[in-house]
Amino acid sequence: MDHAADAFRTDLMTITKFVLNEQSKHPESRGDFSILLSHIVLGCKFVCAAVNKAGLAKLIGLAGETNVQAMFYNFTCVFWLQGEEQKKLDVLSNEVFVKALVSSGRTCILVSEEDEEAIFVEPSKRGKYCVVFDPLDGSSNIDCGVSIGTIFGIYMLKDGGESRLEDVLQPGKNMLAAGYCMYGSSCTLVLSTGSGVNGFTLDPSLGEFILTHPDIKIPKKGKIYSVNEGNAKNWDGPTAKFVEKCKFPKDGSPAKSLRYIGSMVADVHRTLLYGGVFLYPADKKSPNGKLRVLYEVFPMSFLMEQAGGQSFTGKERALDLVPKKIHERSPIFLGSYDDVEEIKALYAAEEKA
Ligand code: FBP
Repeated sequence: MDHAADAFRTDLMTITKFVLNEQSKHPESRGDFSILLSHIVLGCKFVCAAVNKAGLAKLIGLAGETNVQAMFYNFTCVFWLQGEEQKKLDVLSNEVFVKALVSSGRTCILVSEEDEEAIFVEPSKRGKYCVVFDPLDGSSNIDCGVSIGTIFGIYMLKDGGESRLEDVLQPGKNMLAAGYCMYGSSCTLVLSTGSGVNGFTLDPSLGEFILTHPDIKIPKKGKIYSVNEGNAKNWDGPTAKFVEKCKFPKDGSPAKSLRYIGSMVADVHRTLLYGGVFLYPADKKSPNGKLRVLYEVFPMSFLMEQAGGQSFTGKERALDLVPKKIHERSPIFLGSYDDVEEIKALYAAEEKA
């Protein structure tokens, strides 16, 4: 029995094979979408390597200096070293994704959390897709090595003509695909192209994302609630009532557990797999909440609905929102269907009152 051959599992479903299989379901497709996704995957691999090394680079304490020693660690540091100062990870991640997306030759407009203005791709490299993304979400956790991530959403040009800002200011329900890549104990990329949600884990020895979480379905009701309770004193009535119910249920059901990492990617990833609800509500201090509609709320809401959950703004289904500005914020309640139904009922009661 040749164990080496056995070890070479040809039935492994890599994300490349997965995307090409999806593409084969659309005979009219020319492969543009697959090419775009492969560039996003490349960007995630790059950022994953940089995140993994960030701590070491900091260890050699060269923030702000041209860091020489790092060269001996691995290729990622080379990226920093071109005689340039060591770049902050979120700046570096943004450059990586902008370069990867433009070099795909499949994008026309890019909206990044890191760039004030939308990026209109020059005609010679332009394609038909608009990509909205947060290159490195969870900034408050970057320096302590807690899980952070990249979030992205993909739209098609509205009418195929000249690309205009309106092409990205579309409701979230018009998205073609969405996903996130979590840089944690393992690097996990979760993706939906509109027919379910699948999770892939990076095998560093192969440099390939392998399908490890096929057809993710969020539990209908969860035992966890996830919110920054530090804002509780500024919450509106329905939010305060919902969290109160989570902690002191009056129907004899057990109290929910509080879990809050402070990185949306990590909190949503856990919610998707374990169930429950993640919320960043509006409050007196931030009447529109904190999270951005285009590259945080929409992609996560798209994934949540594709996994059987739901996403609500306090007023409407999150994916029905029509943003007016590219960095617009919105309150968000997303997660298990029944848990979000409870929140919707509290807001409806408040409205009737
Ligand atoms: P950044 O885009 O600046 O990282 O902010 C987003 C975020 O870090 C989310 O990942 C997270 O859910 C939230 O802010 C945490 O906010 P807070 O520290 O107010 O609880």
